[in-house]
Amino acid sequence: MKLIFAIVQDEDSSRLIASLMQDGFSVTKLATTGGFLRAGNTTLLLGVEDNRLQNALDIIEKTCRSRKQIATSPSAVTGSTGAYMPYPIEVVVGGATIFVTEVEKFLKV
Ligand code: 2BA
Repeated sequence: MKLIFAIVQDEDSSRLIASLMQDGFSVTKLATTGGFLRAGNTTLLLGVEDNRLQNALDIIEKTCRSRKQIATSPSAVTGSTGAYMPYPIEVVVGGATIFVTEVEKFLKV
C-alpha cells in the first residue's frame, strides 16, 4: 500500500476530491499553507493499493491545472532611501506537488 500526499490549489480541490471518490478512493483533505506564497492550498492524503497508484496519479494529473500567480517577493530590496520595497514576481503554481510513500501498516480499529 502507498500513501499519497498531493498538494493542490484550492480551486482544483473540490473537483479532484469528487473525481477520486467517484473512482472509489478514500481521501482526507487538509487545509494547508504554502511556505513561499503564504497562501492557502489543499493537501490530500490518500491510502491506495499498489495496483491503483497509477490510477490515482492519473486523476490528479488530469484534474489539476497550473496557474500563474503574482506574489510579493519574500526578500524585498532596500532602496536608496533605506525603505523596504517589496516587488511583485510571477510564479507558476501547480498542477500538483505529489509525494508517494510506502505504508508500513494500515489499521482501522
Ligand atoms: P508555495 O510554497 O506557496 O509555492 C508556490 C509556488 O511558488 C511554487 O509552486 C513555485 O512555483 C514557487 N516557489 C516556491 N518556492 C520558491 C522559491 N524558493 N523561489 C522561487 N519560487 C518558488 P509549486 O512548485 O507548484 O508548489 C506549490 C505548493 O506545493 C507550494 O506552495 C508548497 O505548499 C508545496 N510544495 C512544493 N514543493 C514542495 C516540497 N518540496 N516540499 C513540500 N511542499 C512543497
